[in-house]
Amino acid sequence: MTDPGVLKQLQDRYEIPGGLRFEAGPKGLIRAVVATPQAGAQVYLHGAHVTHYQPRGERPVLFMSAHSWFEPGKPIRGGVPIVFPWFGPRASDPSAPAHGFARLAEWHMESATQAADGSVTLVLGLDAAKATNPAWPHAYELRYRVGVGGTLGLFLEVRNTSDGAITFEEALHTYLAVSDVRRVSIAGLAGADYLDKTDGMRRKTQGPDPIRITGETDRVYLNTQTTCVVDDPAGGRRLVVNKQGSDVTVVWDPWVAKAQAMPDFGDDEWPQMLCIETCNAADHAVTLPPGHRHEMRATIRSEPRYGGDPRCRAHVS
Ligand code: TA6
Repeated sequence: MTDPGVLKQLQDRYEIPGGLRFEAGPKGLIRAVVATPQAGAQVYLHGAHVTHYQPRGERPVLFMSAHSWFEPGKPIRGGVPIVFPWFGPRASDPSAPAHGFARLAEWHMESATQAADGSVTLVLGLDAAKATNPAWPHAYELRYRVGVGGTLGLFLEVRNTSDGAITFEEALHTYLAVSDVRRVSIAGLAGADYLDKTDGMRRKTQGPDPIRITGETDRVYLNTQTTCVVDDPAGGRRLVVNKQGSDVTVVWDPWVAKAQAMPDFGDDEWPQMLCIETCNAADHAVTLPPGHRHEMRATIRSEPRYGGDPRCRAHVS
């Protein structure tokens, strides 16, 4: 259940009339509801999880599973999970949570501001006093800036507050909403090497043509700093993921069998989503000296596509 005192404190301290309010979402998890002239968005304090971003006159840009958990200690399925401080399973400790502990923790609000154009920026924080794990016993501070306007700006800053160097992996694990993943193509990764998680982590090289999704796809593209463009002809739009401070991009769709194996994901949901994940992982984990900071950014936007199906353009409620 939501603590009404906590909700009132947030409302009193951070609400922006017509721009930002706080409310209890499913299972009482507190969420920030952002409304700007350019777009609407929702961000849960649980995992600092962006679950919704919808430009005015468009369909939602982020996919959310209708079967997602909204429970303390469990990840939300969809939107943009924050992966930190390890990606995937923790090799040294199989009991540790997949994709680290940041997405399972309750983050705190640090600030909320509105710019002259009406766009809103939230800053949320997390540190070792609030969340840690014996599988990664280090002092750190995370600061996550979420900018809601004509684009969705996600800026994850890691600060090393330990006495020694720390090494971590991180990802903004973005679930894009597509009309039919079997009809999309992905540009931006031509020529990049990748680890194929569906083929024993074999290292392969992406060909020159845009990527098509024809089955379970789980690829860790290495040493790539490029912008990815997902062309969604059935949706009449392109979804663009630009990034800075990231050397790895992961492309993932579970397809049929994996979808059926996930309890918090509908068997029939895999055609409506495609993950384009902004990461530093594997060969590109980040090592940070004491006192230093590192920032990774993802900027997500939707662009109309000439010749798209105009019926796909939603009327924002
Ligand atoms: O980023 C792709 C991936 O590592 C897949 O292998 C799959 O496990 C996906 O993340 C979802 O992971 P999750 O722990 O959120 O179920």
